[in-house]
Amino acid sequence: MRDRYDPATIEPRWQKYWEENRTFAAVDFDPRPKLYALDMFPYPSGAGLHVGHPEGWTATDIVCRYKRMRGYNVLHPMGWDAFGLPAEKFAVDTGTHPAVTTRRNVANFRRQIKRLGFSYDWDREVNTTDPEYYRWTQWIFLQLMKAGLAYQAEAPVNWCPHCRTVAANEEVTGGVHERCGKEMVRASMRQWMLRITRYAERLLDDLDLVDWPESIKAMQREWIGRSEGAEVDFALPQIEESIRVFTTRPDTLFGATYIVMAPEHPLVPRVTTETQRAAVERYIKSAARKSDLERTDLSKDKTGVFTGGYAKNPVNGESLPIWIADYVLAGYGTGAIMAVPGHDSRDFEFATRYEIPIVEVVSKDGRPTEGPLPEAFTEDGIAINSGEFDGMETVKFKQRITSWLEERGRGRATVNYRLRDWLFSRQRYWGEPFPVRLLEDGTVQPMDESELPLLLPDMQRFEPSATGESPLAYATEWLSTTDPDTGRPARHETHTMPQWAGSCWYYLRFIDPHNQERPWDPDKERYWMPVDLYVGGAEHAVLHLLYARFWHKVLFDLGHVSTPEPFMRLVNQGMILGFAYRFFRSAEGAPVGADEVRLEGGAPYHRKTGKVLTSEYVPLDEVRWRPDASGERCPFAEIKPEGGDGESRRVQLEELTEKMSKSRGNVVNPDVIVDEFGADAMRLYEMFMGPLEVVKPWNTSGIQGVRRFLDRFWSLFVRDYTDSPAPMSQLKMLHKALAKVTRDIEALRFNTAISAMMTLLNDLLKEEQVHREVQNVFVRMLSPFAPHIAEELWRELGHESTIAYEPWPEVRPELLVEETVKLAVQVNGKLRTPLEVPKDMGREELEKLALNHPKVERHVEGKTIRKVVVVPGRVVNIVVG
Ligand code: ANZ
Repeated sequence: MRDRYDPATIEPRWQKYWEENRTFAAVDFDPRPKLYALDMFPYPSGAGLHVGHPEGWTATDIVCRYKRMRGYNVLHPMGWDAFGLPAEKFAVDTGTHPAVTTRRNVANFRRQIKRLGFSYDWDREVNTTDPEYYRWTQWIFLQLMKAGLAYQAEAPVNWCPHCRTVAANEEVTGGVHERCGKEMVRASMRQWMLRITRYAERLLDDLDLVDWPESIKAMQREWIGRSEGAEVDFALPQIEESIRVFTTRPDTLFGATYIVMAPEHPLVPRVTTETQRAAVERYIKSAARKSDLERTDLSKDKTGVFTGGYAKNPVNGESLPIWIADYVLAGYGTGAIMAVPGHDSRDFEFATRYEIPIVEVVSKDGRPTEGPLPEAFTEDGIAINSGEFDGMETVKFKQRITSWLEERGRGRATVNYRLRDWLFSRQRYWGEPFPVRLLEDGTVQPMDESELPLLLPDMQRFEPSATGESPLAYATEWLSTTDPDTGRPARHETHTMPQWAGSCWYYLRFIDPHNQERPWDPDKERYWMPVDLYVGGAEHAVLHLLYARFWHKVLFDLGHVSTPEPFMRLVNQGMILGFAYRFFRSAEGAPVGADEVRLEGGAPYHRKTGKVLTSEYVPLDEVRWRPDASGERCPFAEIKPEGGDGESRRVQLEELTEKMSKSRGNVVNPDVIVDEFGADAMRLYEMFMGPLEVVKPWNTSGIQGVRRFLDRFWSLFVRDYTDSPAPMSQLKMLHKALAKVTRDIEALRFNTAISAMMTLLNDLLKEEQVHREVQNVFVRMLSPFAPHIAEELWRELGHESTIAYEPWPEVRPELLVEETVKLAVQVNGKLRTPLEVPKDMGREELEKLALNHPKVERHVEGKTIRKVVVVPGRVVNIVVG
């Protein structure tokens, strides 16, 4: 055996062994208990793996390896979420077909992942861009169509002029496209939509069935946005129609002083009077340029225009002016509101600006405020100025007025959801084609399942047209098809599905990835589902995780899956941040050091000149270190003035911990880490950095520490050993650590498990002799975390086959008992029972234990305890009277 631990030779050898022996193949229908542990599969980007990727993967891998040793049949798969924009952008820029780029990137990702020794069942690898995969994505789409859950609509969409595509609401924050960071506009286009709203209630209710972080559940609840209220109909006498509003505060009906419709509301042209028409049309145009978020932003100034029309308040017959304003959204509720400026802040602001009356109809104590209301009173309270309802308390009044309206056919109780139908078209090439034919008469015909997959055409150009037509519009041959029933000409759809489609169901394909007949075998599905543990980033809280739950529920209703929820337990890993280093530049381009800068409100100013500066990041490998005035390590770099020529200047850098990104120059490549320290060290370090869920900075010097631990672990096995039974003291150390590691793995507390093993190793290395018995247990304990070194040492210990299925060592409870002492428990000085307790048990605990002892209880029952005297290590005397 080698004296020195050398991961570079042992790691590839074991990886080859696992692959050749298909060590981690999951066995369908095996009688052992099953564990399905799922990782979020990556988008195979050109940049390759990043140290953030393997964090969650290492965590699940530890659990899987541990569970195999516990006798579980484990399904632990990996694949590629490979449709999407970056490959297409790359194709536009370089002419390389996205399929080529994808193949290359997948190969690189696979190589990098295999180097980390994860126990994936590689026979089950899937790729969402593989026709044998997307065939079934299309099949699911057909099921959605058949169930009436997919439809086409002229929809107001978020249009990104920069990417020339539409985006789902979920992909837009603050009016900006998440992908490119550019401003989006509203437009109206024919789009595919999925009726996720029909599942709103169940998506909400069934959150109770799953073991997920509360924060993620809360985000989904908020996204679904259930809101209870009433619809109220206001008559429009001029046009003999009525307008319906949605309100959560029907109790404020007497305080409504105007009506607001969304600019897109279909009744707008009809209520608008001739004198107001020009102004209304101008306003509608300007509103179209804003996103929903901008429109409802509380801090933005409210704007609107009077239509000239009036509506009648059903409770008192008052005539209310009808306005249009863009703070009312077309897609929520009924697209119209009754405005109650006294009790709604947005209405208050609007009414103040346009000098519309404000009426107070609720107050805290049932008395009106003296003078004008200073702001909207939005809380519950007592009704005033509300006719016969005065004095009623808000909650009661809501019910009462709702029944009052119901009786008169003027309103009804309703529930509204903020969730919108899912915009499911993209004007993109690199996505799944829709399996449909568009006939000339406008009907949409689903293709027959036997015709799938509908392959993407091979193309040379990938730019969308400026009008938003998908690149597929250029595939003229592919586009034209015929209706197989009538022989009449038809076209295929130029839109493709969004990237979310493939990731909505990949966990189901892993169950039966090579099935040519159907997406998965129902018996296998019943065997493996649900996913027991799903680990991934919290950024998927509402997008992927909501969409996948929706599809799963549809498949459940159609009888294709057996569980109502796909992912029973969800854990989010915290992001790994990278150190980033920056300096500053003056407007003239001269480099300025961090020590010469003062930050004010986040903006950097030159200390001396007071001028605003810009900041720039320095790539990690250009950062140098020197001691500063107080002897601390301080980063600096040699920076040239902008433009490149001229003397470079040595400037001090500011150290930041930020999300890793190319532009910050702080991405750590796992290959470099594995080359230098080995995969086991990398795995251990990722888990040792801190609790799994916490955001934490990557620190390459920290990895040296875990590498030293592995070197010393190796040395424990290189030493002479003995087969004689280990002394009690060593066994106790061992089993104490084993109990902790076992508990910690079950609770996903890997960092504390590792530190327990570090402590154990330190203690064992101090012992005179190493016992084989101890080595045998310790190496198994470490194996889920650092599998390569464990396999190698296991073989050295004389075992023939892999350690992967060796039973997890059983904790011997008798070895966990701490040293104990015997105490006498007395009542009024009389011995009632002896008591054996841990030596270091505290006073309070001792008292409690003595008082609750059955032999003591009966002597103190019904009596007053005057005091308890504790003499540690000797006696507990209870004095009663
Ligand atoms: C009158 C009222 C009085 C309201 C009051 C609130 C307070 P959530 O909780 O979000 O469901 N609203 C209804 N439809 C809207 C739309 N399409 N765009 C913008 N706002 C809309 O809030 C529902 C409340 O938001 C509704 O109740 C309505 O204003 C407004 F003292 O009606 B309320």
